[in-house]
Amino acid sequence: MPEFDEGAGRLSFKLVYYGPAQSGKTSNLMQLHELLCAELKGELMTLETQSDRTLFFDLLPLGMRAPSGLLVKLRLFTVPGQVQHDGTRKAVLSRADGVVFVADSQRREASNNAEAFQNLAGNAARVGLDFERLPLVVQFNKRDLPDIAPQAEILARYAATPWPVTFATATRGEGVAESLARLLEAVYRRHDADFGLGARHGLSAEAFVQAFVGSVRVTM
Ligand SMILES: Nc1nc2c(ncn2[C@@H]2O[C@H](COP(=O)(O)OP(=O)(O)O)[C@@H](O)[C@H]2O)c(=O)[nH]1
Ligand SMILES: [Mg+2]
Repeated sequence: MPEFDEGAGRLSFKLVYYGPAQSGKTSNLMQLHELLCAELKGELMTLETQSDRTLFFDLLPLGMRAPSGLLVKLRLFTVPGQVQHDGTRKAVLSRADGVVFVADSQRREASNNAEAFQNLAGNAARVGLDFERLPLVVQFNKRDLPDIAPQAEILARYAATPWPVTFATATRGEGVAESLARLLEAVYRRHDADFGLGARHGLSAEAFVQAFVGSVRVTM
């Protein structure tokens, strides 16, 4: 559930970029930080521990105001993909309101993607998230590289699942805003009724998504 501070009139959604090591999670956040309009965004922060240089997450706070005055915030995180950092992944995934699963499109990464997806489903259950209802978008990144699975093959594979699939080249900023937009659509659907986003706050799904990614030319 999102954090709702009734007194301050603030609703905050936690969105997590999850996936195998090196799939492009941090690149997604760095590009969003570049692309999104300045008044929405805060600092892109990277936390590292002394024990391991690769152990970090990124936090990108974004905010907008609904017609009712409600302040809607997003906090975007990435998790470390390395197998040994499962504790950090669980901590970051805890209380997530939505996930972009960043897969690496290269054929040789297929088993790493599958393992990371299993890890996501398992950790979601471990931190008490209802995986069936969790807003989730599957992004296939690194479309610029050779020997990638073709779009048609990937779409066929995911056709029977409830999850939208997007394609990205995060290092060029392509597909990055679109992936966030698809996730925001799912997040809105999941919480519209609970928080009266449309009925009480005058915030349509389109306005919600556009407030965050409207400044970006969506490329695929
Ligand atoms: N060719 C290519 N490289 C990418 C792409 N996205 C990320 N990378 C590279 O893959 C490596 C890992 O990216 P990073 O964002 O740190 O992955 P993370 O471990 O998931 O956070 C870096 O060298 C990136 O420059 C992409 O779309 N295309
Ligand atoms: Mg990273």
